[in-house]
Amino acid sequence: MAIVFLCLVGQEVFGQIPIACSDVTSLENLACCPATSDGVCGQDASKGQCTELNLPGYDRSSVDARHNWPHYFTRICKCNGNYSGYGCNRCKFGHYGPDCSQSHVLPRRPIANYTDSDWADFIDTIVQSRSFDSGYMVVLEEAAPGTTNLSMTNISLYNFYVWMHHYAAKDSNTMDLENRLDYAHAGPAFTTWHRYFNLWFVSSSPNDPLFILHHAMVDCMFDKWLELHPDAEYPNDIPMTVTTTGHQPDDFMVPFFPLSTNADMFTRSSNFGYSCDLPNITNPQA
Ligand SMILES: [Cu+2]
Repeated sequence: MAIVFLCLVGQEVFGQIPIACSDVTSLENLACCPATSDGVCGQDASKGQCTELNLPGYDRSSVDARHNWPHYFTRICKCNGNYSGYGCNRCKFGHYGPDCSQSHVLPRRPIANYTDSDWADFIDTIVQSRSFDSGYMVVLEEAAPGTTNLSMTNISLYNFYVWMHHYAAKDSNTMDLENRLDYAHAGPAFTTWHRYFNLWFVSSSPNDPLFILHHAMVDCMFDKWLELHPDAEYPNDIPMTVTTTGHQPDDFMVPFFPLSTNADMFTRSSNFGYSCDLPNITNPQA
């Protein structure tokens, strides 16, 4: 396997692969089902099992590779109970403990209430994330699924998040209608995509608090909306002529791995282990 260590400034990236699934066998078999001391996908400890991926039924055979996310794998770990992660060796957001049975809800505080010490922690954590390893390899060339000699490089946590946002929102290389492809904005997935993005950023952090301030604020407004609309569900009747692919409820959000759908994220933040300390806002329509 050709592993190229490059500075990523100005370098186009075409995908991400967990380091645990970057070996020739995983790539050849299109399977990200890593083995731990608990067996493949933790199956010996009933944490999960390796399963065939179910992709949404509509046509995904466009020239833009993002339609086929995650294009490197057709078999992934399906986790049981509160287990999560690409190898089922982590807990779902908001859960912890040896069997992931415990849960917590941590407050996300407004930056206006930060002390000098909080600010110092925050800045220090952002700086550290520039050298903290993400645990993923990024792919530096376009390649067909099943290619085993991918050109890949390690990526820092900070660059990993910058890359994911760019990849989800960038224009297509083609000049047809799909040129307006945007998996993260310009549709209802704006809320759900950024929620998953924030959850990753916070949970990957060696310290607390770490989140991108602007996105965190938008996410808390989304959560307030969910509180005021307890019966709301992710819209399931959006014509494909109105928005682009990636915005349907069962679409996998690009380019996250482990996979998550928009509908998965359309629920109160307490289900993911945090709450938002926002001022009281009353529903103007109530
Ligand atoms: Cu964004």
